[in-house]
Amino acid sequence: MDKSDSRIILALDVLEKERAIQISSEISEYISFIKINWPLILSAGVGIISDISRIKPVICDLKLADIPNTHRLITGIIKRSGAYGVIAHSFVGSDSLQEISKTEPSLKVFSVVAMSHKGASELMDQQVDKLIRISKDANVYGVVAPANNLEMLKYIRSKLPDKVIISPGAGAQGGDPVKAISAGADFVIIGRSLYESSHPGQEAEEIYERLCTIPKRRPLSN
Ligand code: NUP
Repeated sequence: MDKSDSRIILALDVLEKERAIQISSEISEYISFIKINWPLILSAGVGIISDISRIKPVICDLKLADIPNTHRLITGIIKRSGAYGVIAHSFVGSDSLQEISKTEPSLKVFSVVAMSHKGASELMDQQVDKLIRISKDANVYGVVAPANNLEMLKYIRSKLPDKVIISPGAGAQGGDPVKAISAGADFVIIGRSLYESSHPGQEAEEIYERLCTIPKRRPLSN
C-alpha cells in the first residue's frame, strides 16, 4: 500500500542523533514529515536538520518569536540546512511572520494560533481571534492548533478553511488522532506515544490505519 499520503508528523523530541535517525528510519513509511524541536537541535547541533531531511521533510519547531531581522537571520540558517518548514509564534505580529517568507519564499511557515498545554487558557486562548487575524495578514502556509482541544480546533478550522492545520497534543497529551483529523486538522503531530513505544513502527502503522478511515479534506502538498 502507498503510504505517502500519511497524515502523521513525527515529533522527534529525542536527544541523541543516532536514536533520532534510528526511530525516523524505523517509522518513515508511515509518516509524511518530521518535526524537530529545540531539545534535539541543541543537543545534536544544527546539522541534524540536514541529517533528518534525508529521511523525510523537516519542520523546525523553533516557535520563532522575535523581530523581523532576527527571523531573517534564523531563516537563512535553517533553509541552508534543508528545512521544509518552520513554526513561528503569531503574537509577535505579521511583520515578523512575513519576514520569514520574504527571506525564503519556499520555506513553509506555520504560525501558532493556539496551544495544547493547560497554561494556554491563561492568555493565548483568549486572543485566538487576533492570532488568526495576524496569521491571515501574514499569509502563512499553515497554523498549529491543539489536537486535545477539539472545540478550539474546530473553531480555528471554521475561521481558516484553506490553511493547512498541523495539530500536536494527541497521545501523551490526551488527544485522539482520529478525533483531531475529524475536527479539521490536516496532520497530527505525535511524539512520545511513538518514540517511547517499544514498537514504534507497529504503533505508527496502527495510527496510520485508523486515520485511513477518515476522508481527506483536500489533496495534501509536501
Ligand atoms: O501547542 C503546542 N503543543 C505541542 O505539544 C505546540 C507544539 N509545537 N507542541 C510540540 O509538539 C511540543 O513541543 C512537542 O514537540 C510536540 C508534542 O509532543 P508529544 O506530546 O506528542 O510528545
